[in-house]
Amino acid sequence: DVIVIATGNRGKVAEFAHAFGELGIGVRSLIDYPGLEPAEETGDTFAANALLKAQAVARALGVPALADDSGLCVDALGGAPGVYSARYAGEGAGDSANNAKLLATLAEGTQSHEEAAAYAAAGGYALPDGVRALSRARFVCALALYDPASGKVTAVEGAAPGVILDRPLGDGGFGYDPLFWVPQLGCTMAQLTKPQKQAISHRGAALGRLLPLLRD
Ligand code: ITT
Repeated sequence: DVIVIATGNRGKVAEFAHAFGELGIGVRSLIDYPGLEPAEETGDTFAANALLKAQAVARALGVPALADDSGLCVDALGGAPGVYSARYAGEGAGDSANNAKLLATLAEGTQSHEEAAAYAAAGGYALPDGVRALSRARFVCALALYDPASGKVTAVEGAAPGVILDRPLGDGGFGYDPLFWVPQLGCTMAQLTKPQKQAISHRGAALGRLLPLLRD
């Protein structure tokens, strides 16, 4: 069995390959279909963009496709970058430019860091020496599966709460993971293995809701 995932993001592909691999299902992504144009993400919610991406690829290939629209919502920034997470520092700027922009933007802010520090410590783990918590935040992941034969949409969402640190820690994962402290584990998302991240992440939570719906 193979599932088509309407993403060109290698970090997401690796996580889906791990999750579906456990079920004996292979994944194909836009990386395997270089001729396919990714859909324009014109929606203003994660769910709307996930559906746009799933429909575009499912219609082009004539098979069901699963899409993931996800991002980081930072409390001190009123929920930004949100649906703009991938292009926060500009179209095609990349993960390290996005992370640098997030740190620069939070450093300019006047928000209290105390609530973030308290939340960071709530799991009982101290932050590493000299590292500061800048804001509470959450990762959100919307998944949409579209079947072009029936027009059926299956949509779910998952979220993971955490804290943005003032410097990156760890080199696993992708995107904003090195800046995202997970209080209940006492490390950043980038310091987790794939199974550990899947167990607590927004994507893992969304997948946990999607899979039972697919068995029907
Ligand atoms: P596709 O649309 O092709 O799937 P994309 O990278 O453009 O790839 P999104 O529009 O959903 O995907 O943007 C998601 C961004 O949010 C992503 O580029 C990361 O910067 C961030 N993000 C999402 N999930 C993340 C995770 O698990 N860890 C770290 N950052 C994440």
